[in-house]
Amino acid sequence: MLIERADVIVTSPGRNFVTLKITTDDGVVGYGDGTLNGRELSVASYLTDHVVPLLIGRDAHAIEDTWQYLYRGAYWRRGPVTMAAIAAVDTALWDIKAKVAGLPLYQLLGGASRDRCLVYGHASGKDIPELFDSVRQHIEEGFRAIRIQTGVPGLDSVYGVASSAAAAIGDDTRYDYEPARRSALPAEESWDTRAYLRHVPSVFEAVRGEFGEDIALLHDAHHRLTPIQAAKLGKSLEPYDLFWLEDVTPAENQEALRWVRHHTTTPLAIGEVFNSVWDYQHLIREQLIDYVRSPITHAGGISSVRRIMDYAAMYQVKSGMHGPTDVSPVGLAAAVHLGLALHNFGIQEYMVHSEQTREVFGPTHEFAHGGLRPSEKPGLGIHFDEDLAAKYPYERAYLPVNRLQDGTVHDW
Ligand code: KDG
Ligand code: MG
Repeated sequence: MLIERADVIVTSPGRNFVTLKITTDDGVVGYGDGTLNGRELSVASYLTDHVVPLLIGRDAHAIEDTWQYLYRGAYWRRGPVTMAAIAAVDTALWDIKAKVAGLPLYQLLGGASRDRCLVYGHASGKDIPELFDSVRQHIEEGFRAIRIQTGVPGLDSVYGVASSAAAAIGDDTRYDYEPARRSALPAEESWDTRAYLRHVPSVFEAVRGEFGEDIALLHDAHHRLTPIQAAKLGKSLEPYDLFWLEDVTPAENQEALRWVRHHTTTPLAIGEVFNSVWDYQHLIREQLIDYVRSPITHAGGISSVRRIMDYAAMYQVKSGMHGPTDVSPVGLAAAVHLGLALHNFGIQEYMVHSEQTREVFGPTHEFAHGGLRPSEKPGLGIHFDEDLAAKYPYERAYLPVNRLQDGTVHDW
């Protein structure tokens, strides 16, 4: 079975997505997600200009060989653009293989290790009352694990807080935080680490006081702290029993996590910006983290994230794959199939895609009892509507830039 064609589809049903569609000579079609938020066209070009010509005529079943051919063959290894492009190819080929086998993809990855994948949703509010409304809404929808982000007194706009949460709650639709904005230039947010560190423990105290001990709570510090600040935050949150504290320090410096780890028992998650097993080399071997955040979409696909998770399994480190709305329904479907099969699955991030997005991608996985389960359809279970996708052309959008109050650019 040979690859006959490969098409790169950029569509923007509410936000931008890059999808690779691979078609075999006997007409089987597979989809892969290569969306890189705010830099989408670079992946589209990498695929169209450099990868698609290499795919034509290759054996569609030779997934591992194609992965190695694209990774080693490029010479220039790793990096988010390369690894998102390889992810799109790898995921589409797994979709094809499972469709040919007539099986849902998780069956080819070893079969189900559990009934469904526990997920966490995003609750946020500019203040405590707004946050409580958002948490309550998530609990009513069936979430059993919830990420908590709030505004910080004195700061105008802060990572993770849905700007229209109050309005959305009013009309019963949930609004998830969406950081990328369609505009000619990135929006700017402001930051003050001391104000943040003073405020966050009181937020978790309030949430535990209102909602009790049962619900799993998570928090994302979004790469903003120094090791010693991160250690302080972890320690101050220990009484509130977090499921995890995410991305406390900028991810490039693996050694920073040693400092944090030695000071706190709050579980740590990191890696949504990592794209290969090498980025985890010390973090996993030295057991400096508890959860791996890399999504299939940004880290070389199913084959490569499975490699990371097999390495992680030796050290009791679990998966916690990135799953905001900038991972398309194709990427989310891939995560749910792999998550169902992995023994060391931990949790899956789940920001619900907009109606428009779901109409274009036609995902078939189901949310119930606080978790996601893939459908029994062969492959990933995606019914992509190309005609509808064509009605939503790409629109330039950027992630925000962050500045300290004196104007210094800070990690966003
Ligand atoms: O595109 C960037 C977002 O996906 C990221 O900011 C979301 O940190 C994030 C998360 O944990 O979902
Ligand atoms: Mg994050």
